Amino acid sequence: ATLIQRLDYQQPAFWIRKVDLTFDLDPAKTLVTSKMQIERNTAVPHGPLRLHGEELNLLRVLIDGSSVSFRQEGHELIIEGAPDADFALEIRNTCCPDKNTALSGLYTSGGSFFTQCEAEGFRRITYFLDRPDVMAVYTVTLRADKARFPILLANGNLTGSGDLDNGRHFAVWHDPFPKPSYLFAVVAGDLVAREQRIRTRAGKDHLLQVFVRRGDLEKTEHAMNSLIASIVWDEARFQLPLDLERFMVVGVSDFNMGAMENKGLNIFNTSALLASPATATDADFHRIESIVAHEYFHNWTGNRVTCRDWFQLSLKEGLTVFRDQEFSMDMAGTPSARAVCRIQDVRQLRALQFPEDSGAMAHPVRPDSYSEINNFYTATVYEKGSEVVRMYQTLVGRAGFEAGMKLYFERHDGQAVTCDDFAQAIADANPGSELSTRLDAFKRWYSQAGTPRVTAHGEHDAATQTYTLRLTQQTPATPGQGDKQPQVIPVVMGLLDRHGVALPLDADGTTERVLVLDQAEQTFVFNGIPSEPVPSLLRGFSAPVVLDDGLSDAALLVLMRHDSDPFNRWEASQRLALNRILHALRAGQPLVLSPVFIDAMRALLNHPELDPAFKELALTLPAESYIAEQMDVVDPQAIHAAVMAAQIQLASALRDDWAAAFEAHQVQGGYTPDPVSSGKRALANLALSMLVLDAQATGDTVWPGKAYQRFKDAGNMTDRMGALAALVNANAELAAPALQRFHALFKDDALVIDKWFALQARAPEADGRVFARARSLLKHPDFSLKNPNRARSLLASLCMFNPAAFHRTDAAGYVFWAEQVLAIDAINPQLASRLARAMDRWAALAEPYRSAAREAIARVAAKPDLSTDVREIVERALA
Ligand code: HT7
Ligand code: ZN
Repeated sequence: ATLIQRLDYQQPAFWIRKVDLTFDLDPAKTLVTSKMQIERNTAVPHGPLRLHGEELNLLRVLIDGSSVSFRQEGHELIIEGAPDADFALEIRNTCCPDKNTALSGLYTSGGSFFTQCEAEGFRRITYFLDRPDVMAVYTVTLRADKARFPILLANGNLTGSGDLDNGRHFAVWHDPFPKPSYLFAVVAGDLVAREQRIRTRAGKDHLLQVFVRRGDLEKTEHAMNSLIASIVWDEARFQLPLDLERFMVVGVSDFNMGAMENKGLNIFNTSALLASPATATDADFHRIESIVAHEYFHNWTGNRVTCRDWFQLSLKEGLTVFRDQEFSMDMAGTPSARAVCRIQDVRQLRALQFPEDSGAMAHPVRPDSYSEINNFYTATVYEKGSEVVRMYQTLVGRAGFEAGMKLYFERHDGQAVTCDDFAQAIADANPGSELSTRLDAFKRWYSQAGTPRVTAHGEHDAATQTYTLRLTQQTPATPGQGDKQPQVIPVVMGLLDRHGVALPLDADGTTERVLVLDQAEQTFVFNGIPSEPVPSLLRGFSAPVVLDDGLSDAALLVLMRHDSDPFNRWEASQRLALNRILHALRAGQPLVLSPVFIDAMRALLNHPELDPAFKELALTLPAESYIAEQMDVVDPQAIHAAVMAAQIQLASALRDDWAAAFEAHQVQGGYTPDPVSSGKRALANLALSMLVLDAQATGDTVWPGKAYQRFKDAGNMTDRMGALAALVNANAELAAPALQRFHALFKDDALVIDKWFALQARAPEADGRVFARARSLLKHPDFSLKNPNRARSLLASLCMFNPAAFHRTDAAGYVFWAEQVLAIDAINPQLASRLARAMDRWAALAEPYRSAAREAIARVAAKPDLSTDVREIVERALA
């Protein structure tokens, strides 16, 4: 496959300014007629018109009404004789939505039509310059059978509709905003809508609609509320209004990702849209709010200002993730609830992006090359990209960042631009700032892969009352990038005395500063520090780095108890646990938790002031994938054993405290997913899981019985799943009947049945039981490789989120993985290549895992007709 290079970017030879599309929709064969107004781009050398097209059946090509000679080469339609003057190109082709199992382009799901055009799906609908810098105004006519497809939707405004012969009808949609083809969308089917009319601060009226299948309407209230909250927030925080009279959201059960920001017609995976207290957990409610917001925020960051080329993907994705994270924090409200959001985001970054940054697929936030762009919708582009945007804000301040955003839109509204353009706008709006004075160095965040390692070493001089903090940084080599330059790392920090009191850092008494580390090594001196302080560094996780501050347990305890920064309080709790686990692993000894640690955790659990949501996060042990990141050689079984040992000891030592916490955090009254009640439910569920785990070890039957009862009686899915998970994760005898009952209760709700598969595939491994169960679930009548949610619920859960079940000494996990990747690749390459990434970190594995993993990857790579998607992943893994 061809490797596409960032530096090879050239403008297209032609611009398409206007498109009229007509669809005669038929699931078996849809006829597409495209009439384009095209003009030659005189800024580039004269050349033929090359249109992209895949899996299409071409019927005719006319230029200004006359036939023209053309040729087809691979996935291109080439017209050598295109005129120099502006011309009209008409193309007719057919495509087969029913056969489109890749879910890219026009496809059917549950008897309705949907499209997914990002990144390069439009070329599977019709021939086009399918690249984001070609922006056109679209008018779309949809024609379909009225009984089967009563709802006909496309981007923009409805400008006409009516009946046709033979029971068919039509609708015409016009989108006044020029847009790249990846934002094009069509939906047709038997759908119903929740509608809401709103008037925004700008005094404009808008119609909001959420379309779903009949029967799902009552599960759309939360999405609608989230959409309204997003509109209000973007107007208030960034002065960005809704620019459309009508904003539509549609749910679909077969979808490769979470959702898609098509202009005015967002399409959502039902898992990111539908929620009711009985079927969705607090985490689902939270995720839906943030994805609805994310897609809505794209309307400005992505749609009004889009990407020049796909290497700039983080321009829209990193920025939009940053915006949705800020939104979620603002929605959470209290400082503590905001901190909980931040902790969850950082936990996610560390569990997914850090391993990516140190594995075979490590790439910069702005990649330099790809063979399949779909492989670069990654945690690096999204989540690390968001951290980069957050660092701009840290360096120029909140007001400075808002001024930068304003300038960005003033300069680039309606354009397709680059990450450099964004950086320049933020810097230009903040002359003389910490950012603008080192902008080139800051931009290394876009070009260098790998997670920087920062070390901190402090020395106190009692005689001069000075404290000297020496910071160093080093970014490890990543594939194709040996030598790294120092990055610009904002380190938000404070100093505490040993009683936990914040020390003034300068004469005006401030207790927090932003140090800007931009050299390999730098020292910072603080005066008037009377005694050895405890440094609280990288507050709020102010940069996506690994920090080694060498703090003792005593210092970590001071931070955990007293730091004014809740993120660092949580971080200290995690570090205390991590240190113990790593110590046992490195020494090859069984893990034994010390009384000091147990007491600290007890004090945290019983703390009278801390929020339950915070306690739950602080008392949850670090993820196995994050622990693996700290090891040079990874033994997934040993890591799992250490975590389980820590969990069992914590369960047993705090038995009475867990029981008291469980009782004290019952939520009374009706269900709402607000941060306070969800925090209580989270802590109660953690307590219950600890109590059932402990009971399992001691042979007690009371807590498993209580969990089963709670599972049966639960008034909402969070409590029901919590109780079920407690039983399944402890391998309690009551787990089997509970699982059976759960399935019977929810057999008709696909999203809940996904949870049922995932819970079993993610259960803590013991004696190969979980792996065997997961493998047998492949044959369950409800299982299907064709539905991405279902496939992920079983396969990604097992291969990517259950390391101890997956990495087996007999290599059965790897054999299973190879079989499934190959089977899915024939159906849906995007889905297959996501699963293929389970092996990204194979090279860090201990033997015998390492060799067996390599062999399995080589077996997949040996398949000659592999998709470019999977081929790129396995070849990078083997490189
Ligand atoms: N911008 C959207 C990306 C997306 C996507 C990409 C490849 C294949 C399928 C896809 N569905 C959605 C999602 C987002 O970031 O908002
Ligand atoms: Zn996005």
